[in-house]
Amino acid sequence: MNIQKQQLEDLNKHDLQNHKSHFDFLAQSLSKSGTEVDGLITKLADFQVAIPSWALGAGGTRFGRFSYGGEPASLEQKIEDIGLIHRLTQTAGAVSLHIPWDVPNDYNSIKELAANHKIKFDAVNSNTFQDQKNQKVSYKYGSLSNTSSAVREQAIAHNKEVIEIGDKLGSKALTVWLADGSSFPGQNNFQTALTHTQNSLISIYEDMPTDWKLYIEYKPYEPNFYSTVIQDWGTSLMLANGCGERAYTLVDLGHHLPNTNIEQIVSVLMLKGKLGGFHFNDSKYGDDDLTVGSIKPYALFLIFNELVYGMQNNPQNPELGWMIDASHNVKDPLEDLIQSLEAIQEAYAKALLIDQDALRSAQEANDVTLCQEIMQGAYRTDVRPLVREARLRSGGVLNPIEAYRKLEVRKNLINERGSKTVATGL
Ligand code: RM4
Ligand code: MN
Ligand code: MN
Repeated sequence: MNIQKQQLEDLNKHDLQNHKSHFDFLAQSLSKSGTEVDGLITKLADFQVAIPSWALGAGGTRFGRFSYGGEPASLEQKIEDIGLIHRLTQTAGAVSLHIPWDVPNDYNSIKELAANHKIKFDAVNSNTFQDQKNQKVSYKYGSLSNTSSAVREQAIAHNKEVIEIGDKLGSKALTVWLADGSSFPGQNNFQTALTHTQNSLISIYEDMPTDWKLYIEYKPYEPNFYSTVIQDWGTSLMLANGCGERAYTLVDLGHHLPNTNIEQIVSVLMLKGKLGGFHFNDSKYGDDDLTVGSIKPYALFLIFNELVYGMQNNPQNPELGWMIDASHNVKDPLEDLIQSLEAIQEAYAKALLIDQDALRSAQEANDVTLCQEIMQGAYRTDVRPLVREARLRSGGVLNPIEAYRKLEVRKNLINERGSKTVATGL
């Protein structure tokens, strides 16, 4: 489906006056209190988040999957879908490929297609949590940590192949998420499993081109339920340090036990220059992969406060690889992604409103009440006019969900692709 510039302009025309009056009012009051509004809007417009190639079809649970009409059946169609979201939001300018779910057939034409949609290739993800057809040995009892060297070597070779694929596309990072662990006490020797994992990661790291980064993702449980080899940020950081300078920890918001203080983890990692990748989603209980900001928007804001602080004060930390890692089985996947992007932009805008100098002085003076006032003053500001203005200035639409529906995107995709296509992914 192609969306013409004129269509977007017509959609915006309808809301423009209303938007302008909200925006002018907010911009004026923010300027009065010292916020540099144009600079803030440029930051919002520059913030781009990668969409994983597996999130464009309906997500499943272990109990079932209810597919959605018009799902993309090929990598080309997935990139077209990201192109549609990017056209409306101007915030989704990258794709993160999962291999082997989405191996390109023709590299040049995929690159050309992505460039036409202004989509870059972000981190590539390896998959050693599922067995693939014709695979020699099984990952049933782990991959990089497996007791068998044949399995470890196969998993290492897969990661190296993923690097090669990513290299051909212009990616600059590899994300490793391992399902390795144990489901029953005594099943694993913790020390052996960790040592194997470290050695396997070193072998992968050493194979990366010198301008690549390695992102090591942690997760406390699932699919294993007793132990996970890379269970937390400390283990990930230790492994990253064991690999070298260009290895980093990746924080996935859903990969924490309930009530973990994720903002503090973010802060410590950035201080150490070791936060590399970031996966957005939301959750109530575990790795629920729900729409960003749908359950705990205040926590997301607090996390963004630390990210903003780190981006401004920690030059030792690299630029982050941002990705949405969310997918579920009840909403239109594209509408869901648009909502996630909106929540990310809102939390970022609110964090940018925090008066850092005032907060620092209140902290120095141990004025706890004032600290809270500053934080919540920013959080309670309705920043949607700023987010809309950023989209407008970059050529997107004021109201992406409304536009998506008015343009009948899903209906068009079903007409083009049929209602029975199924996207690769979980
Ligand atoms: C994992 C992890 C990875 C994602 C897979 C599909 O829980 O979050 O990042 O690629 O799920
Ligand atoms: Mn993840
Ligand atoms: Mn996950």
